[in-house]
Amino acid sequence: MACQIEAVPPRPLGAAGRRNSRRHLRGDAVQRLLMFTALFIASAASGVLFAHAQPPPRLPAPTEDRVGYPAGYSTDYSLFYVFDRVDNRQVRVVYGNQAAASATAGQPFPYGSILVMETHRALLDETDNPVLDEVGRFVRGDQAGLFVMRKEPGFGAAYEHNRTGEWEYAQFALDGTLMPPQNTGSCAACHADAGGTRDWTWRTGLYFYSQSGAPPLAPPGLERTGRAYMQAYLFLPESNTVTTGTTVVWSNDDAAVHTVTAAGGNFDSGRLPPGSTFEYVFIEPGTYEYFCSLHPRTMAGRIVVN
Ligand code: HEC
Ligand SMILES: [Cu+2]
Repeated sequence: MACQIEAVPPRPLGAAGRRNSRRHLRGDAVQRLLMFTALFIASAASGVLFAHAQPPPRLPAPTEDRVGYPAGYSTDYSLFYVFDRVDNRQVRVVYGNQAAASATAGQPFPYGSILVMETHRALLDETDNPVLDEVGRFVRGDQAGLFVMRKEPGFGAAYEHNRTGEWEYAQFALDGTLMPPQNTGSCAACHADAGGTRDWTWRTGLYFYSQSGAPPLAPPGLERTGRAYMQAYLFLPESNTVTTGTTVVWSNDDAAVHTVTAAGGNFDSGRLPPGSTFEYVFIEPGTYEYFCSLHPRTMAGRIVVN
């Protein structure tokens, strides 16, 4: 099996066996990590850090919270979207205040916008799969967290190279206790990948285009075409059957970063931002299992080459 997978012959002239149209991203995770390490080493060398018992370096973040608890959000704000998240089996319920709800699709959010996200555990059945209601949606179990982002003039500078426009972030425990704002550097670092064209939000398009956040079904008829889509933490369709020499194309139609990684090790897209594609030409017959290295629990697929 492994031999078969490894024995992919070089491609004929002019056709790359592996083409990757991923765009360059500001604040790529690897780059951040490297920068981090460099900073760490630099400060260690300058004697700022001592030999041991030092906490790991933090991502740049505000030291004071300017977001605030969004009192009354569940009654006074508009419901933005409800997203059933298959990979970590959560229901994410997002609300927006009046300013946020007045935003126009494709335009940045106005100052004063506040977005609030509740994360709930999905109810699970005996086999550990999410229970579905009569319209196929996850059923909300206990609430786990409360995440808030707020946009005001001049906000966000403290996140430095991970700055996401003029948003600042806050996380609250269920009793309303504020988590240390110094820890919100990771919020900005991840939302930076969503990019400025969506004003550094991920799934607010569900609100602007009145779309459902239900787990999607595979578009029919793709199982033999060599096309696969990444949507809502799934590969759709999960299985494709193609003939030798087919170029299989995966498109990231999701609002999150994914990878297309062969279990056998012979292809790996690296981080694919939303809107990008990855292609691979299959020469040798066989069954090729692949997964997303970021969300392996639900993102796994298969290419059968005849
Ligand atoms: C690893 C990446 C990541 C990190 C870290 C992260 N988020 Fe998000 N956030 C997302 C994604 C992706 C969504 C869309 C829902 C989904 O797919 O789960 C989202 C959604 C949101 C939303 C709803 C608006 C939107 O963008 O669709 C808010 C508000 C939010 N996050 C706040 C926060 C806060 C506050 C923190 C830090 C405490 C944080 N996030 C950390 C990835 C991240
Ligand atoms: Cu993924």
